[in-house]
Amino acid sequence: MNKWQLFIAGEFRPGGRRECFPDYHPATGAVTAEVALATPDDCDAAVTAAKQALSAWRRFPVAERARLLRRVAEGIEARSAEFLQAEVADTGKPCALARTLDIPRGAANFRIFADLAAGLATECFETATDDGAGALNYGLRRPLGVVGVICPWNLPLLLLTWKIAPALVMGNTVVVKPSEETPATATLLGEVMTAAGVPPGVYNVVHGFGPGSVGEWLVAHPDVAAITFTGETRTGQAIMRTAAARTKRLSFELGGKNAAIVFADADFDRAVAGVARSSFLNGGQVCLCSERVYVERPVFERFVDALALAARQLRPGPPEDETTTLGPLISAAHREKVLGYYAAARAAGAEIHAGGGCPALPPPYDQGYFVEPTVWTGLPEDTPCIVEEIFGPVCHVAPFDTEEEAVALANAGDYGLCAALWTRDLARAHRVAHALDVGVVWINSWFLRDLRTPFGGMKLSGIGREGGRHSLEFYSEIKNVCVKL
Ligand code: NAD
Ligand code: 6OD
Repeated sequence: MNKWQLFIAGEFRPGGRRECFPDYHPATGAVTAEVALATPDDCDAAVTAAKQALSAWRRFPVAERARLLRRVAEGIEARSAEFLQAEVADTGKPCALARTLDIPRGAANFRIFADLAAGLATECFETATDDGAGALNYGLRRPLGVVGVICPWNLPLLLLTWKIAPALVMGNTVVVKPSEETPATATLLGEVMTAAGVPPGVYNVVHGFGPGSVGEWLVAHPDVAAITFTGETRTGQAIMRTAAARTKRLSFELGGKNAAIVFADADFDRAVAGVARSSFLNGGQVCLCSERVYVERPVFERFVDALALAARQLRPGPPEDETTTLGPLISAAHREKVLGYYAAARAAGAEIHAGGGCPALPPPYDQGYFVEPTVWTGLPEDTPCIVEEIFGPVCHVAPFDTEEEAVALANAGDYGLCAALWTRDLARAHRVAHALDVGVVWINSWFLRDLRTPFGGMKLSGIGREGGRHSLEFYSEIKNVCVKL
């Protein structure tokens, strides 16, 4: 059985009390690894290691940090089979998905921020003065210090590297707390960092839980300058309360209850395939997934039938089987939560066009945390199933009659992460994109990423933007220097 240890100051450590917690394979429910549980002293040691490494790392020329990040990208690629196996054992997601999305993005995140950091410019202003000589103002970017990185379980390597690559290239050092559900790839990355030549203490990993545990200790630690967090909105609110004591800088990528809007003029087959992907990819466990689908009335019934067919065609099963297209949910607890919504929808009178329960699978997959991809219609817009983030392979489809109504429906609610529009009328697409209260709009696509673009949410979906220069700016402090000429 694997053992995932802490990674502190370039060394793997068992944790001060040598306590462990189990790591489950969501596709079978089997325990595949034990994970070292960090103590407060371990967290302190990780932050101290990061603080000690900071003074040298921040003085590395940016080109040298970028060179090391490129080597990390190469290291992930060279060991992609191990990363794939570790990510799949932690999440149960189909190998075909992890091979094409999670692992390559892990490497790509290091490359893009290595490239972008070299070209980051600061402002410069010439300023008039009474004596006529003038002054020059210019900006200097400096690292923040030790950054605490707190990650979720749905895209573990992708979301971890999305944060640490820009943090490291800007000269910060990091202490990472991966999700307790998915400790593996963050730990493996420690080996890659060492092999790439990243100095000890620049990248540290502590394992454990959130409230009253490693996550909270990290946020509260006086030597952690900033917290970058991806996860549930409620967790973000708890982190904000803890971080307020020292007014720490925060980057928050939080939950969503995203809408897809399908106009009658859309390319029907592309829209069906696109919405099936945006609702069910990764078992619906992507923050960007569409859980609310609004379809213009003339094509509503045909669309619901086609989407339900697409849902029924998804194949749950062994992750290693290349024909598997639907993985399990992350945990037994999360499956209970999702099934609670399935029951609530039925009780509220939803018409169930596909799914609604759990698939029958042979052993050992009958012990996994699978649920059926599910399509509902007929629920009032204020029911919890339509208002709250479910984070499973499920969507509700409702008809609309006008563009204004579609925008109003999509904008209702507390979240504002993203939306997907399906139409051939580009003037309308631009109009609707402008009117939506979300951080990201996809037109005739979904989760099509250019890593230079701003990424993040409005309303309860987050604070700030990551991606491209937005990440580089978050992970640095700008200082204005005014020179009297
Ligand atoms: P979560 O909020 O339960 O946990 C995320 C991390 O926070 C874990 O490492 C957890 O241990 C830690 N944590 C929990 N309580 C904490 C506390 N009080 N202090 C410090 N750390 C704490 O989220 P999850 O269940 O792992 O992930 C699913 C959620 O993440 C969904 O809501 C999803 O929408 C969201 N998400 C958002 C984005 C985005 O980019 N907006 C991306 C992925 C996931
Ligand atoms: O693609 C990304 O950069 C990103 N942050 C995706 C987030 C997905 C949420 O689950």
